[in-house]
Amino acid sequence: MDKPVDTVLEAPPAAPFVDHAVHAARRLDAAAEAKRHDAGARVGISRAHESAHLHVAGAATYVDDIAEVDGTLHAALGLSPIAHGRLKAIDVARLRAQPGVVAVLTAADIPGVNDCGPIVHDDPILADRELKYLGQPVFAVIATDRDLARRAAALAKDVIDAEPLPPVLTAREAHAARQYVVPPMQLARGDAHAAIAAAPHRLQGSFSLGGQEQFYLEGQISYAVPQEDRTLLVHCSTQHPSEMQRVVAHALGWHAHQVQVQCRRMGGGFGGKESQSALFACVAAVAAVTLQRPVKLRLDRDDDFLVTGRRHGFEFDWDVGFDDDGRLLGVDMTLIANAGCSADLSPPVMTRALCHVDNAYWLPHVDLRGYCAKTNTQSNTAFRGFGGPQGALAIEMILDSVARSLGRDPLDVRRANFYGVGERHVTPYDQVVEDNVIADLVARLAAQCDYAGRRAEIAAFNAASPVLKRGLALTPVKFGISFNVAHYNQAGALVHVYTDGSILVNHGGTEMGQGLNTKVAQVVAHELGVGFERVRVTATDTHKVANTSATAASTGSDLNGKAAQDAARRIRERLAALVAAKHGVEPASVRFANDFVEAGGVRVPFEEVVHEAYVARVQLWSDGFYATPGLHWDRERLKGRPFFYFAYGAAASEVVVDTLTGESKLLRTDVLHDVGTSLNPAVDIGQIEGAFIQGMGWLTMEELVWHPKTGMLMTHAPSTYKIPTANDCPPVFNVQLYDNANAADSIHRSKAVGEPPLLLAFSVLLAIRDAVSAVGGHRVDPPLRAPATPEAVLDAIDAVRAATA
Ligand code: MTE
Ligand code: LUZ
Ligand code: MOS
Repeated sequence: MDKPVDTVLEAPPAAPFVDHAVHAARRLDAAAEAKRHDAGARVGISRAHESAHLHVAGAATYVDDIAEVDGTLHAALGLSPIAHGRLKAIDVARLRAQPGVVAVLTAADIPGVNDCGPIVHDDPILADRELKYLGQPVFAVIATDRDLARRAAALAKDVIDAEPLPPVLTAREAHAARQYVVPPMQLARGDAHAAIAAAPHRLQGSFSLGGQEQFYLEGQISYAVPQEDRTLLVHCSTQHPSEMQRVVAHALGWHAHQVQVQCRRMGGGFGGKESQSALFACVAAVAAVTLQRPVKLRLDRDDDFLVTGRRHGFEFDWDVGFDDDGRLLGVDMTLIANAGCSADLSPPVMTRALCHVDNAYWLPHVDLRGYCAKTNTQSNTAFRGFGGPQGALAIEMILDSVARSLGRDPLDVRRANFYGVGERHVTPYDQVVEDNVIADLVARLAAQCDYAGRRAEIAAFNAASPVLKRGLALTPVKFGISFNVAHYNQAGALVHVYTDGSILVNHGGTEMGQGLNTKVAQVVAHELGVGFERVRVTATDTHKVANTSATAASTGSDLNGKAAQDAARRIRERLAALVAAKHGVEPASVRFANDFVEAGGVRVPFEEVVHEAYVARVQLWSDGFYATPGLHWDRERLKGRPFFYFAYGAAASEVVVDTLTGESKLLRTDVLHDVGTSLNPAVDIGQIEGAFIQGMGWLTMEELVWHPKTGMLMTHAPSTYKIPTANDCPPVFNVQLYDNANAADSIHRSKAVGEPPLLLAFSVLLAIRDAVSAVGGHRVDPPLRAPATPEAVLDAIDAVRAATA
């Protein structure tokens, strides 16, 4: 009944994606998976996403698709027209007089606490006294329909009376003024300064790295529906229902048990709905409770850009010492993140950045200082990788520069620095790297993609090509898995087995397209020895599983998979005890596989056993819980064991750059990535491809521009902010999974896949840098900033030309 490998990859679509699909098909070993499946396995098998049939038919329900309750009102936000100022008054009467307007909310109308900050309480829901950035919500208009609400809210600049103050718009400016959202952080080991001074070679530099908009396809949205006796149901597109429950209760001055938050799925979150769904949930909730009417708040895309934050742009200043082989002996680095106007998740983002500066390399002496600069811009937040990509890219840029200064191949310099054995496998934050596979993984990829042969070919091409220059880079990834706040690493689940043998699962994670529900359903089906079709995973709901963590840090399937497995296992053990008693055998000898339960040589259909258990009054549902073992973390010193394990990967990318226009094109990418023993190879490959392309967008085309005087985000729509499309996928895109069971006891020895592969896109930026470097015969270091837009590439080419003229 349960056919495996029913993936979207079976029938390759028509050109121009034929190449891509053919490669994809080859990477999945359908025969091996079918064999595993016949033997009873439900994990390690490629399955289409549990909602794929709904996604493609437009039948998947997102928050805005939920049938509206009669009497639903619509909210829109009035935004600050200035980047910094003192709020003096709001002409509420004028807003109330607009057509269709039912009510106007300001900070004074919030019955509880006017704050929705996740860690530090510096995030007003609606501005109070101070205007902190252009786009900050100042008031909410509630009207009979969305269009009328938005029309009234658009009067913001006319109804807000404020005294402008000079804004601080860049991280460098804020750093110079020592203006931060939290105190500076430091990660240090040994004596970096002495090591640099004593090193045979020394290099210094700076690097500027842009931020990135999450650009989830479904924008921020909340729909709050009052229920009986001072309770409220909030449908919210969020990665963190429990946090939404908490902030809504605070804003209302209520208890958590009065607020129910539900999320069936998101149309993407990418970190943007970890904390920042809060403001919208709070506004909808306060409006709904105040008016005792259902209220929906759905943001327009431009407002979504103007109101919410995104990936932190970083500025790096570095100073390193190294030996003749390019081995780093001392690394001194200042990391300045543009945190925006409030703390939000910037402190853990900076922590993760600092803990990823090592990437795959042993750095004996480090002094890393992290500053979360406070500026008058949107408050930056989680985005796939959570600071990890920024920290790791810094060291990759440095190693690239080190290699060039020594006239060596960057891959050789990288290899010389890889984590090894003995003291060479302890991270700067004191965690021992126990599962290191980077040298073998990179060696395999380099051989598979013929790195050395193509390097020579490209050199020959460039020697004969004055205008078009090609470039190649192979970069590794090591990414720590676990929330770097230890207590977030817990999860709960609820599994119901109904008397007909069908199974309903609920867990604390949220589905945002990443396939979490598919994986959790596979885990439960596997545990109970039944077909995948029997298992349905339902909406995440704070009334079902309490006190959940955000679905973030790539831990969704690690945590919730284990919790659901725990619940399913308890039910299985009860069924086994019943069957064992009947047949007079040991419970451990009872087998659950392929929809049958087998004991004492007798095979009974699963649903019959379930029915017997019901009649025998055996509990057929269970909760489950999981807490990641062995984690500890000293927040002051940034030392300990923050990660359960590491995920590894590497990518080799080849580009061609037009040195007259600065345009670049990705020609080919080869990826070898470690997902441990995959729970679902098709879903994992999809995550790797998606993360890679998203990372490439960040580093090559997605550019954020704030007006240097007003602080207006000029790039606030797809017309000015360019994300990659299917056409930007490399024509040759080989993605393979690295065979490597997790050394840690994770769910079926799999590894998290959500974020780590985003870092594979470093290879694209460094390949572009390699191509630009060819302009100067690889004698000067191209001062290439990211994103490497055509303008940035031309600037770097000009600098290289000037230095070699
Ligand atoms: N994949 C899709 N399709 N949509 C998303 O929003 N978010 C990413 C990643 N993959 C995302 C995604 C981010 S930022 C994280 S942390 C993980 O998914 C979260 O899910 P997981 O922990 O279940 O992998
Ligand atoms: N830490 C982390 C966090 O590593 N990843 C996250 O997404 C996160 N979110 C909140 C707090 N800490
Ligand atoms: Mo992902 S940035 O941890 O939501």
